Amino acid sequence: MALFSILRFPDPRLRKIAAPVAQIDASVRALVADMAETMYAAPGIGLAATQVDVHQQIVVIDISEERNQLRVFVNPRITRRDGLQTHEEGCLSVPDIYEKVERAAAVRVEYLDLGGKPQTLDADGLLAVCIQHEIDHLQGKVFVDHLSQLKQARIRDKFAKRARKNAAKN
Ligand code: K1U
Ligand code: ZN
Repeated sequence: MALFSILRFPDPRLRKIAAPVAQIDASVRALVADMAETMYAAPGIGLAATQVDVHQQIVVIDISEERNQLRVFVNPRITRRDGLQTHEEGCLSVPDIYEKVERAAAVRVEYLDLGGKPQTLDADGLLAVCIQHEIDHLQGKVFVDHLSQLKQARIRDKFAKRARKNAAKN
């Protein structure tokens, strides 16, 4: 298995729209294993293929305390949204920024499992937040896009400063 490097905001590759997976074969299973390893190492509770510069509709999530309940979603689609909740979010592609985002309180997601079998999951709470956050990544969106223009400008400034600092170091 291997660790991927994770793209960082405002990398334009985070804006690409992921294509559906046509066939779940050994290469997809190997990709999922590497994505899971990368998510656990980060550490994070989710990772979308977009974040590792692979533009296929694949998401891994594990919100368990024990870090032993990996969920894999291939070609996920939200088919139902109910209510609203506000939750603090972070993102492995936007390190050290945590902001409250309003999203659906509960979602129904339809997807393929790693055996290629269609599945339906009803989720609420943190799992629903994480599913929506990761599906946004597959559509080229980052959680920053949900914030006010002022907050977005501040985050952009912060990352531009960090990039200048890193460039001066090298
Ligand atoms: O998509 C990502 O960048 C992963 C992101 C998922 C997420 C977190 C919080 C709300 C919505 C979506 C993260 O995992 S950020 C890191 C994080 O939240 C965390 C890391 C270790 C333990 C617990 C949480
Ligand atoms: Zn993210």
